[in-house]
Amino acid sequence: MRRILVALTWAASVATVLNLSACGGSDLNAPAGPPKVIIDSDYNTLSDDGQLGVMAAQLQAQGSLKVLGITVVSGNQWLKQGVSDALKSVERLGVEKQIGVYAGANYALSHDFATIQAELKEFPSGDGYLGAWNSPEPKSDSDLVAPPDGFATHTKVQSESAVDFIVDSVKRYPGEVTILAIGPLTNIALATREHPEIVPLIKQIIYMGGAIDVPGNTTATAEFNWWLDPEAAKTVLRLPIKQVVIPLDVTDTVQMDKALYDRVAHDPTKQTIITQLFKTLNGYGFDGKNGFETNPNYTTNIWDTLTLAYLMHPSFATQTVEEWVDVDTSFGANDGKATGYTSSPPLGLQKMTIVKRFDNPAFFDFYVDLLTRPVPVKLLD
Ligand SMILES: [Ca+2]
Repeated sequence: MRRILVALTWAASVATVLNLSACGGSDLNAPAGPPKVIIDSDYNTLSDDGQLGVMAAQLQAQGSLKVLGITVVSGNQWLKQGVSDALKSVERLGVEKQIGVYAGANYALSHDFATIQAELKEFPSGDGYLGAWNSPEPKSDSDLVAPPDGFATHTKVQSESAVDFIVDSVKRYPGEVTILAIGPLTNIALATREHPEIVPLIKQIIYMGGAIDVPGNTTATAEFNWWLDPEAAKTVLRLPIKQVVIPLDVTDTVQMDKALYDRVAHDPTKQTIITQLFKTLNGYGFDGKNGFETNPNYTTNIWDTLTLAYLMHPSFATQTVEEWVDVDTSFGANDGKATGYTSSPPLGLQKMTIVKRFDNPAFFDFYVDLLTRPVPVKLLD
């Protein structure tokens, strides 16, 4: 009996090898298991960052993704509020023991509020979205705003800093860690400046950031994430790492309309705390009035979740270009502006993949599916 089992096991191994060869998967030294990611984010409850957190947790539950942790940075919100929302997010999803939340940088490397006030006064343009800089910095827990379903009750921020966590994770899994960079790049800039030895060990960075050949959003020329900390963006973009950019060029073409919104918010067979929060937080617009629930013609772009979609399904990118990318850090109308060079790049720039168009129908199916799965997520491990 034992001999038969051994023979069967051996046959299965041979079949696996043959199968891999047949699929073109000859890299038998490839790391086992699903892709490992760090979500570096200016987190929020259920705008695009929070949505990505939900989708990533569901992918992890089905064994398709390993989320090493969420590292938070000031951006859409101040760090303290982002951490609070992230803690509740993982607790709400039931993954608080699997996905830690790490607090990162509270302030941009060199950009400050006085500078941007002076700039915007001199060069008024864009939609003027300032994220955290639109509101006072919370100084204590009493200044924090609870999500509609309340603060986390038992989940605490990790004692390790976001920067140390990034460094340690990359060293622990050399060549395996993808960073989904969906906020300002302060944490990643600090980690790679303080520990340049991790640079060749990072598998890739996939950004939502920049406006390459289209107007900016915060200003006429600059996209919010890279505008908030242009020095950090300039630093990280120059690192010799495989980099993929999801800029406004593509997110401008991936819009949620009422029909797509309804697939998440109003499917009667798939109501969860996530779909309810999706309605509460995305159904009424920034002003509380002009949103999907009140205006059937309302639309909004979809941003950060495209990074996760690209990681899982690179074929969703239907048009890409390879360019060298830089960010302007000088005071003035072009502060934070991204530039793509098709040839003859200035010294020090890196060539990277810029996504220009997405397979929107395929992405929308991916998006709706993951946002409407049961919560708490069903864990496999
Ligand atoms: Ca973000």
